[in-house]
Amino acid sequence: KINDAAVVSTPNDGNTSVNRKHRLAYDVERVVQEHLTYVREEISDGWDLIHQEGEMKVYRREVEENGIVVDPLKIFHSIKGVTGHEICHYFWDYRYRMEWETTLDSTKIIEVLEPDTVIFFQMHKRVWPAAQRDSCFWSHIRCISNSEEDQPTWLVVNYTTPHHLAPIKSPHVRLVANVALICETIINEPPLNIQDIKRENIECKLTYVAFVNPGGWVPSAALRSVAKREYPRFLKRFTSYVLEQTRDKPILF
Ligand code: H15
Repeated sequence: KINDAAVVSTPNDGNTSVNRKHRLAYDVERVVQEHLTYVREEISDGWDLIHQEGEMKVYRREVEENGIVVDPLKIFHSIKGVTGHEICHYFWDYRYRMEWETTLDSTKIIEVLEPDTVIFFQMHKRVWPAAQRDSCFWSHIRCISNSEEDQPTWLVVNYTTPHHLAPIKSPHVRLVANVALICETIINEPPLNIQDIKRENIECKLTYVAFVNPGGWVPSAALRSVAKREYPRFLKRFTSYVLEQTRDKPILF
């Protein structure tokens, strides 16, 4: 629910709403709350398990809109040795992006709305037999405390928005996306003292959801096979990158 009174703060309780600080604050709040509502939804009829590897499960629902493939995608994964904060930090922060992204030609911040909300313009690699895609989206990172005892949930949402610094220029086609990465941290066999928690005691339960509209016609079979190959590839590469980056660093809770 959205009300005007409260202030966006991190961490918050997930129901706290927004003090209209910037022009997209309501948009951000609405989309964040939508993801938080649906993240716990069970996989039901219509979802196909298209890839499984270790703890990673990739599900997809085949959906077309006016002949364009817009398949929703959902990935569940569990990674030992990192926190949700660490996973979200490396996903959100543009400084690391080109080290793990293999599907981009470039990424650029075109506006900072708040320290936790920025607008990106990205040029995607031409990965299928169609025009090159670009994207312009706000990207928001947030920490939500559920209770005193539990570790907070961390999430990042990327959501398409128009921007005067990123006009759509032919021959490029704009992707339309609503993507969320939602992470919970589990502490296995917690030691009495929080300082004694080691990387071997922690685990991140991750949900990645993507609604991506290619913005124009792309051959269905080609798009589906690229998606089936590239999403698991992205998550494997990204999570090993985070493991590598954090291995010898203090745990970021
Ligand atoms: O989520 C991923 N990357 C982030 C950070 O770069 C951006 C992403 C986004 C995509 C499109 C528009 C806006 C934002 O959230 C990892 C994406 C992995 C993509 C794997 C490639 C699948 C190819 C078929 C689907 C078409 C979409 C292309 C991205």
